[in-house]
Amino acid sequence: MKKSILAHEVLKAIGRDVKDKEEQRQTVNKGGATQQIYNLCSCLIGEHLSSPSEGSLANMKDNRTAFSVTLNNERSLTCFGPFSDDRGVPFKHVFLNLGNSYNVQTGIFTVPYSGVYNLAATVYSRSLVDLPQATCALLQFNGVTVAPLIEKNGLDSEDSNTVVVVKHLKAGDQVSVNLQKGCNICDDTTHYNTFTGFMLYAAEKE
Ligand SMILES: [Ca+2]
Repeated sequence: MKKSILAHEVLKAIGRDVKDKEEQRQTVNKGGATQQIYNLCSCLIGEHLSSPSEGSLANMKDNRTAFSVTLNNERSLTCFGPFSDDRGVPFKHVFLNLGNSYNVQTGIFTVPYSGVYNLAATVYSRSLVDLPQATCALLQFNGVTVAPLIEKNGLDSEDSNTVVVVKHLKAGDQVSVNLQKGCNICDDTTHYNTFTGFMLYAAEKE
């Protein structure tokens, strides 16, 4: 009887041991499977983060272009114009000229990379004793007017106008604001007159 009980206990112990070994084996397999999945994910993530994305990020940094300028930064209100002919407006005070594609001497933004661009301009003038109040300028692409900036009704002491344009431009295109003859715009440290542009995304022009 005692031998029978002993044999029974031994068999139970062996059974527990076999069960433990099986659980260990399953755990190892699960771990192995987890490791394989981890390796696969790492590989996929690595592939995703390497060449294409890193290259795109590098391209974005290389191609970034944005400018934002104002007419001047004078303490007292200082006007540009009026003139007897049309003149390109040289916005002299630079907030930002990322990529140096805006020429502060000429006031012309030369598109560095083909793409879709956002361009905006605001002009302003105030009636002064020795100047006629007439705010009229033109936002131009390659010398062709795409939007007028005009307010000269003379009903109050200030004139202002704003245009915002999104356009597909190609490398080398030129964007400018041209003051029309007989008109003037005025500015000081308030920065009433602004000219701003930035690339939304690079794209070859069709
Ligand atoms: Ca007005």
